[in-house]
Amino acid sequence: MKKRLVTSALPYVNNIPHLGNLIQVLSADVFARYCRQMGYETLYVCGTDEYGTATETKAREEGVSPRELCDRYHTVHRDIYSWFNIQFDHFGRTSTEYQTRIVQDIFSKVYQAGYINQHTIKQLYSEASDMFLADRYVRGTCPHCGYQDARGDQCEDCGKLLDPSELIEPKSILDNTTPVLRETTHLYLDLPKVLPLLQEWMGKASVEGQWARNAIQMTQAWIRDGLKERAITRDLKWGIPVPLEGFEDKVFYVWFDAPIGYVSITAELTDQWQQWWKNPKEVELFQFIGKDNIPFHTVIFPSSLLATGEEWTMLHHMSSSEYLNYESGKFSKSKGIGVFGNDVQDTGIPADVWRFYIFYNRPETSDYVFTWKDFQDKVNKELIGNLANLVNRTLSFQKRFFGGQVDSVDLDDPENRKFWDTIKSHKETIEKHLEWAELRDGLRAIFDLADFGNKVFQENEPWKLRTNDPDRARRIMANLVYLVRDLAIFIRPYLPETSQRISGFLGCPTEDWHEAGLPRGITLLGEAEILFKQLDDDQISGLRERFSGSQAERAARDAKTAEKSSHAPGDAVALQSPKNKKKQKGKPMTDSTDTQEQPKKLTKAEKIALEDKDLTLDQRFTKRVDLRVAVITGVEQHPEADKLYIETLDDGSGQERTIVSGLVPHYTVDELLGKHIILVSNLKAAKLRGVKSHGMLLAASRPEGEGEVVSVIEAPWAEPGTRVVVSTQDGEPGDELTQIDIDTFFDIPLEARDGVVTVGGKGLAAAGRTLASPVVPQGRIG
Ligand code: B3M
Ligand code: ZN
Repeated sequence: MKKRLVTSALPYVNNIPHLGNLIQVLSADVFARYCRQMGYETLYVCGTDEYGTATETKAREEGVSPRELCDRYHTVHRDIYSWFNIQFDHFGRTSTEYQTRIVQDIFSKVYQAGYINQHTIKQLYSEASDMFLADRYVRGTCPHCGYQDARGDQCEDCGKLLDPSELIEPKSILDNTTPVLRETTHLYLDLPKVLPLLQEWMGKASVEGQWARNAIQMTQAWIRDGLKERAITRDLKWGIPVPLEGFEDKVFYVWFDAPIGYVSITAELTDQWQQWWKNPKEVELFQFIGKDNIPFHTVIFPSSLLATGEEWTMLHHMSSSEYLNYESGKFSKSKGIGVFGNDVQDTGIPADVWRFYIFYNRPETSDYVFTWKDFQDKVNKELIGNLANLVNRTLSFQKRFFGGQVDSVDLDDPENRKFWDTIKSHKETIEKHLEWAELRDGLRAIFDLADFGNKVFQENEPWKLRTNDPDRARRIMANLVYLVRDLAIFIRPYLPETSQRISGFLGCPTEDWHEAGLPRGITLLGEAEILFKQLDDDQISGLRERFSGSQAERAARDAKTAEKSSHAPGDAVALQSPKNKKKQKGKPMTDSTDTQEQPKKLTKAEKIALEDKDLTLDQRFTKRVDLRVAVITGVEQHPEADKLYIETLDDGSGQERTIVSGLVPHYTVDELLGKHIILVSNLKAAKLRGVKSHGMLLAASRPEGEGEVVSVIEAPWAEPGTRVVVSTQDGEPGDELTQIDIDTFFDIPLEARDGVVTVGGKGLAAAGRTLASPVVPQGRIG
């Protein structure tokens, strides 16, 4: 049995983590707890990632030294994780002597082995402040869109990545002077030279460690796109000094030193650290990271280790979770959107309830949206309605009618055996998931087992059996009591406090994983209490309100960013465009009975147009078109079409809806997720490259000739299901509109005029606010 070394990505120190950031730290905790319960010798280390430009900038903003800033935030992080009951073996930090020593040592070995090169480059330098400027310290006019206050690394207006030397009239934000280009020499890790070693290692490790699909794909993409040498030094002060002549004024780049933090944090804990980190034969390394950090853990860090020529414990299994988004958008540290670690403590909702929700929905293979409604539903239905319900009904029944005395279970009895076979097969499933850190599936399997227990209780009606067949009642109840104990063992990695409380109710320990499946060890029950309080509507709407940073404020902010951002021109609009339109029109006509001799039948769209010919466009819109606000909850690339996404929507109906749209050239998955879009909800379903699209979303587009731009219409302030209406129209439109085909829809043209979404010259609105089209103020909407 190999030892298990567990790490979670070292969180940047300079911010307060939000629920989305907590996932990795929590995931590694659940996994490490499971390993300990299984009997693996386990070590879980994490800590704050403290060096680099971001810390220097933030310290400068707050007028404190980087050290002071790190001290303060390190404590904030530590306290939040401790509130969540995360059981680190050590929660350290990267700004320690250990880190300096080990980073410099690794560097020297890599250097001596010939994997480090020097290159002289030109970089912006502030003469007034006497320093090279990190990209984000420079602002100027964007060469692409003319935005006057673009940041040196990326224009916040058009989103293009920049090199600070491209900016027109660059200014140093430190002193507002014009920087000059100066030469500076940096050290580079020669990744192309490490590549053969890396590929050999990765080929094996990714198979043995069953890397997630996203990890393998992203890493291969990096390698395929050509590995370049990467600068590992920076002209900064807050970092680890470079132990090489001529580099006294430089420090290591934070991404070079951060992963080595895992090692140095271990070294701070124990002088036996090499037993963990230089012991690949006896140790398996499990790393928990967010998907944006994959290449650093599969390419950069392993390359640094391989290039030393020493034997390191290298990544075995990587669990790279997707994003957790928040209500209508992304969690954002910088914008303060979402639920933050310190907020969570003020909700009065216990850590285990949060832990439950996070793992029940852990974004394992696709992103997940946190909504308060969903939180309330899952907690009330599953955590309370299923698990807590079984615990309470079983233990209180046993206590009340059998005085808390639990019979031993005779496994030769066929009915008992069947019951325990079910438990054993669930146990195997749960273990299979947990061994590979499939934490959501593991938890779901545990809840399936609780559900099985509830069914047994329900079907056997012990409240009747108690008088009709008391022996059988005692037997069934004993099985259920032991099932409760096993559930407490299984949930212990996820919900440690709850497991401990159940252990108290049962008067029996719940630590040893191997005891599960063996009905023994309980004789007399202690007192059981209610495990969790239901989350009621008032409480939830109160929380939603409280953490919305005022919903209105956020909506205004969203609208503003939408106004400012335009999107990179792509090729063609593949929303349901005239091309698709033709295809659909063709379909009914292929009916073989439709011969030329018969008088030409009108198409449905033509009939409708005829029927409505006396109405104005806005009246036709109201009569025919049902537009609803919907939230994008999932986005996938269409497997058969480069330009198409398949989106999952919450349209307020309670049922998921799938649509297909041609937004790949215009939006990334992350940009779309969580958007409140406008859905043509009564559009007939149509197949787009084999995938059924149930409606379409509205986007404004500027014609190709003018540099094509496509921009999705949004209503971030409105709940899913909200009807879009003509803003001047009196009265509500009819509720049940019949389905229309794409031709009817296009016969009632929607247009962006002066930045407003209009039909027949009249503005459209949702929940009392006009729909805007800020990016494409004049154009077609479809
Ligand atoms: N600090 C990024 C992050 O907090 C970075 C991870 C380092 S892992 C060695 O997401
Ligand atoms: Zn720009």
